[in-house]
Amino acid sequence: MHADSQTDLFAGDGGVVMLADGACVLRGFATQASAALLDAIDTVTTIAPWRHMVVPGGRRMSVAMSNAGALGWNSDARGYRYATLDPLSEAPWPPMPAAFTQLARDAAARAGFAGFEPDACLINRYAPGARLSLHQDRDERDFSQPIVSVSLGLPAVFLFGGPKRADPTQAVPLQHGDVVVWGGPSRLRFHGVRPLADGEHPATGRCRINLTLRRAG
Ligand code: MD3
Ligand code: FE
Repeated sequence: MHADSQTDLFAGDGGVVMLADGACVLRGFATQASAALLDAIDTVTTIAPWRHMVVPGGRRMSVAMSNAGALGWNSDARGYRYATLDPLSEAPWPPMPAAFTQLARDAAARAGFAGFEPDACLINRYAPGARLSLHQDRDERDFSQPIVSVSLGLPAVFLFGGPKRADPTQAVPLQHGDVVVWGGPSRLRFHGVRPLADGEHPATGRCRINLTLRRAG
């Protein structure tokens, strides 16, 4: 193990890196499952297609999104909320794929959150240049439940901030197969994703896909 944590984050040797109290990177934890996860993402997005949601200020997000599970996250001009129906089809969101649930349980348990049972998965797709500005995830009911995030495809730089928007951010490189578990005191920290650098990944082509598995209801 190298002393330098940035080096460790790039190494991809399957280790665990603590980012902060309650937040840890499980490097390569989803590598074995990645083909099954990508197959399931294709199934979900055939039913609930990728879309660019609008934020309350009126701007269209650069990240394309879909959802699986009993609840799906949606943003429109009126605000953000979880709902049981996809507003595009007015049908329930596609069921949570078993591969998502299993990976989320295993990763959460490994990070010390035994008994995590996600009921929502937001699926984010980043094309080159797409970004996510600093925000908190606070639309869920119970902040004692962690969020499990899975990175697939092109690498990205994740920005991990503090409890206030103006707090300094730490840049965390995330690669295909990395899983991050965010819980405890880290659960409400500001975070974002830098604009995606162009590239080509054998598993996804010219994009990055991120799953965030949540207990929303
Ligand atoms: C830190 N997604 O969907 S996942 C999001 O890569 C979101 O697509 C990013 O932020 C992405 O809301 C980052 C990592 C993540 C998710 C939830 C967090 C980091 C978090 C909650 C608290 C602190
Ligand atoms: Fe977030």
